Amino acid sequence: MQLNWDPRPIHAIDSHTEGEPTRVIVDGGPDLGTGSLAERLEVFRDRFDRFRCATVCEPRGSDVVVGALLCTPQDPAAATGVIFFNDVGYLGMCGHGTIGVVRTLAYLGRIQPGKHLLETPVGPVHAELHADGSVSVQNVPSYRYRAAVPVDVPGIGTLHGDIAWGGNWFFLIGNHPFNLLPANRDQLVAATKAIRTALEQQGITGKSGSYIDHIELFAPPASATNSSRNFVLCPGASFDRSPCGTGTSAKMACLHADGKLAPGELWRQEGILGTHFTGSIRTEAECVLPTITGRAWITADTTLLFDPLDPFAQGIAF
Ligand code: PYC
Repeated sequence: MQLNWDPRPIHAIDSHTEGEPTRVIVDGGPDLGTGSLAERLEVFRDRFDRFRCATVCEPRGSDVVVGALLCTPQDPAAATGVIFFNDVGYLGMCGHGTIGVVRTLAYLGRIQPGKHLLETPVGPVHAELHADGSVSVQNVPSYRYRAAVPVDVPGIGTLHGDIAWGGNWFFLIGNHPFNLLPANRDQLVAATKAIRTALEQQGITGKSGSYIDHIELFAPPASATNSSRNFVLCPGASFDRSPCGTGTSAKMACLHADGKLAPGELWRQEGILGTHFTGSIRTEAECVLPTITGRAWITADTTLLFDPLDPFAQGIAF
C-alpha cells in the first residue's frame, strides 16, 4: 500500500518515563498546517493516520509505545507543540510522554533547566526541567465528573468507579478483586478491557458522551513511602508501565472531591513496576490543577526508514 506522506527518513528519539516508552518524532512528520494543536490533530487523524501507525506500530514499534509528534507552536513563547498518539489512536494529553518530550528537548540542546510551555490539543501545559533531570508537568485542569458509578462486568460482577478527566477520560476503581502485580498483567489487561467494553455497552461515558478509554485500578502501595499503587489500561490493549500522569491527575481530582487531598499535599502514585510520580494540586474554580513529577531516560537516537517496496512500510495495525 502507498504511503501518503513524503517517506523521507524520520529523526526519532526514544525514551522511557518511569518504565513507559515515548518516541518523539523530531522532524520529518506530515504537514498538518498552522491551526491550533486541536485542529492539527484532526488533520493528522483524517489525512495521515498511516503515519501514526508507521511510526509506533510494529515492526518499528509496539502497542506500548506512545508517539509524540513535535509541531511548531502557535505561541512563539512555547518550546514546542506536541500531539500524542499510540498504536490505536490519539491521546489528548500524556503525562509520561510530556516528561519524555522535555527530556528529549534537553537532550537535543533545545532547552535548559527551567520552566517551559508546551502546546497540546487539550490546552497549554507548563513543564519544569529540574537541575537533577527530573521533570514537573503542570497538567490541564482536571476534575471528577461522576462518583461511584456502578457497572456490571460479565465474569466479574458489579464494580463501582469514579469518572474523571485528567487530560484523558478515566474510570477509577478502588474496590475490585485483583492483585496489582506485574505477574498478573494478562489477567489485569483482560479485566480492564472487559470493564471498558461494559462501560461502552452500558452507555457510561465522560462528559458530553466522551468515550472512556483509560481504566485505572488502585491498591495499597508496595513501598511504604508511596500513597497508592495503580494499574492503568491505555487505549487499545496495552497498560501503562509508569504510574500514568493523566491517571494520577484524575486520581488527585477524585481525592480532592472526597476531601482527601488538600492543595499542596503530596501524593506519591506508584505504578505497576513500583516506580512513582509525585503529585500535588492547586485548585481553580471547579477543577484541580495537578502537577506531577517524574524521571525519563533517553534510550535511542534513531532514524526511521520507509522503503516503498516494504509491504509493512506503514506499520501493522492489528
Ligand atoms: O502518562 O498520561 C500518561 C499516559 C497516558 C497514556 C500512557 N501514559
